[in-house]
Amino acid sequence: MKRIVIAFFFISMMMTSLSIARKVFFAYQATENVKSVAVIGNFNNWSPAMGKMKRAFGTVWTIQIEIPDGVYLYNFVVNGKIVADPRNPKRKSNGKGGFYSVLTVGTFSLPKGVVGDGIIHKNYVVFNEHSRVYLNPASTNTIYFAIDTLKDDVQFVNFKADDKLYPMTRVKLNRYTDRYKIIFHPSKKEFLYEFVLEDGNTKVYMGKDGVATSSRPFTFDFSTPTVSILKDPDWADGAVVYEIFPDRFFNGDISNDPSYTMRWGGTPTYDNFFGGDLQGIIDKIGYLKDLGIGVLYTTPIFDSPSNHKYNTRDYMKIDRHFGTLKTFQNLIEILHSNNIRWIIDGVFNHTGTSFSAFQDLLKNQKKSKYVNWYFVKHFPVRIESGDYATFQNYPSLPKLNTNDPSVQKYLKQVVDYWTSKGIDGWRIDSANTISNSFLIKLYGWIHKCKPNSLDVAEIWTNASNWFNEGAFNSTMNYLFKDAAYSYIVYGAGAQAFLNSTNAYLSSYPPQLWNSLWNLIDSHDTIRALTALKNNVQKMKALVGLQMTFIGAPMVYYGDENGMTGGRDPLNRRCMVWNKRKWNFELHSWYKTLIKIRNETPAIKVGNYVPFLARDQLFGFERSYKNQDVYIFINGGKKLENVQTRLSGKFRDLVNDSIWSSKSKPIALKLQPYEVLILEKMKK
Ligand SMILES: [Ca+2]
Ligand SMILES: [Ca+2]
Repeated sequence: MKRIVIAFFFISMMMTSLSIARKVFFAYQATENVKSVAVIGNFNNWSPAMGKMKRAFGTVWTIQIEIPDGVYLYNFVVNGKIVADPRNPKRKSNGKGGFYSVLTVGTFSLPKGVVGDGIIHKNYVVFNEHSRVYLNPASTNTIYFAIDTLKDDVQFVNFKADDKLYPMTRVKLNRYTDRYKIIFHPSKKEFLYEFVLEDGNTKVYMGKDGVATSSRPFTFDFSTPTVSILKDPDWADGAVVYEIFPDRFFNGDISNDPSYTMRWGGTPTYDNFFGGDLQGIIDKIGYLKDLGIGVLYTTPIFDSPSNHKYNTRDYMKIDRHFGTLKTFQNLIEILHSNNIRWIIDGVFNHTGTSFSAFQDLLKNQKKSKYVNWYFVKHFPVRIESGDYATFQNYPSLPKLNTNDPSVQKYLKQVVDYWTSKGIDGWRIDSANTISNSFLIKLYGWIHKCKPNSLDVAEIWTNASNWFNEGAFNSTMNYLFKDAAYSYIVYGAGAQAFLNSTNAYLSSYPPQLWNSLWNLIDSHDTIRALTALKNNVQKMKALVGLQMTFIGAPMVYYGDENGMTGGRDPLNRRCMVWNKRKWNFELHSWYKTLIKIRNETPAIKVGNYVPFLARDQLFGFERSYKNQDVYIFINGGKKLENVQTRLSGKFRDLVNDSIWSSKSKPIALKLQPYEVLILEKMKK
């Protein structure tokens, strides 16, 4: 959508004395158009008036409340809408598809774990056969298992399946908890499993009875799984995604232009049109192919009165200014014959006011059979934001009640219709404002119709809850953007990038890592080159990082030619086709890196192991089967000397040269913002 609430949140507790009530500080980061924020919970009778927050700095809203020791549920109320705290991972279902955030106030003393003392603190052993955090099937022969214990409490944990023992690997989860993991490859459709924990002379089982001294294993059966298989299609792994805003890409058919079409290349406003269309994408297929993209993502293409088409008028029709059903089918055909997949935009959180159901509501008011399709606040309903729930207070975007059975029936038809026409998946607009129960159904419809499809969330924060519930198999990975910007745009160091990316990767199902849409900008942000104040060298480092990192890099149309632009509408300028206006240095950099990615399985889909994060220097390894590739990025303006541990012969994939060192490890010099990609040569 146009502007999304980027929410971050933190709690910090300040003990004022040893008294029971403590001051709890709440903060919430909103966007410019947010007018009110409150915190509500069972510590203030769920009263927005009592929890009214104040704008403290920038768009951050805060409040400090005295709360007695205890455990509480709370939410934020942002512009009248209730949201769970996006920054607090502790959540509890509200039973309606949403969540409460959980707050613990007060000190609590954890027992101290000791390895080898024969004591295993049972209450801190956690496994849940219904949670993807602990049991995550990626296919019928790969399941990721995990179990938590108190930190430093047990000597080892074995995973036991059908009477065979497999040692689990310990990872430190946080200050209090150790997590043990294993990737299990079952050979049968149904098997018995449990965990065996040992410390000193003590041995306990985690099974159907919880932690017990005798064995009573769980059963896992793929025909009635406690957690269903979640996977992404192979074609999505590591592919380069290209985002097109159709009105601005290319005008391939002037006969369908709106009568008020502007001259190509003019200044975009919120509501002017430039005549771009689906035929334009067909005409430029050679360009997309030459660039090396594997997936096309188009912003909405269904009938809608606006240039962005996020206010749908008719979900069953291609917008007449974009083409016909025939053009749509031609585009699918030409994309597929060039081995490019197509993801279309699904806007199901809200409709436009010209959508037939909303029109019927306006006309028939209380008698309309579509009354339950929207959240009417009072009658008569007019096109005013106080009359019904909206998307971010825009009266033009009435919120659709996706929990209503007849709405669901309708949207299933929509999804089935377009999916069966051959598209490869959906990007779901404003997914964070749609109920999870609906999103899970939607995922099921899409995958039933086309099992090999990609269902991409528009979620700007950590999407692990959605992945864990099986609501999506990819996301627009704004967390990558945030991390990459903090490193290269704001110069906060490679360690900051590493910490942030590790945080999301470790919380996401590993089988989805390769298909996360790693973007550096989109139709909802300023363009990356503009954020970099037109510094092409920095842009090259940023793109170098994006194109070599684990995931599916997403290119916003025109970035590859040096297009710039501030906030909407300036980030949606017409594609520059006049090559004299291109930045060729950038264009050839994009082509080089995309080619390297597409031709190097280690970079495209390989393992990712970071090994260097020092100041603005970042180094990581990508490996796949016999291929090992080492990437070095200088994200700063100083010349950097790097003493590597690499010796032998390496091919420099960027400069197409050979690095060789027989005995001594290779020493590198990295120019400011230089990106070096070295592939180990076997002979
Ligand atoms: Ca112990
Ligand atoms: Ca046109």
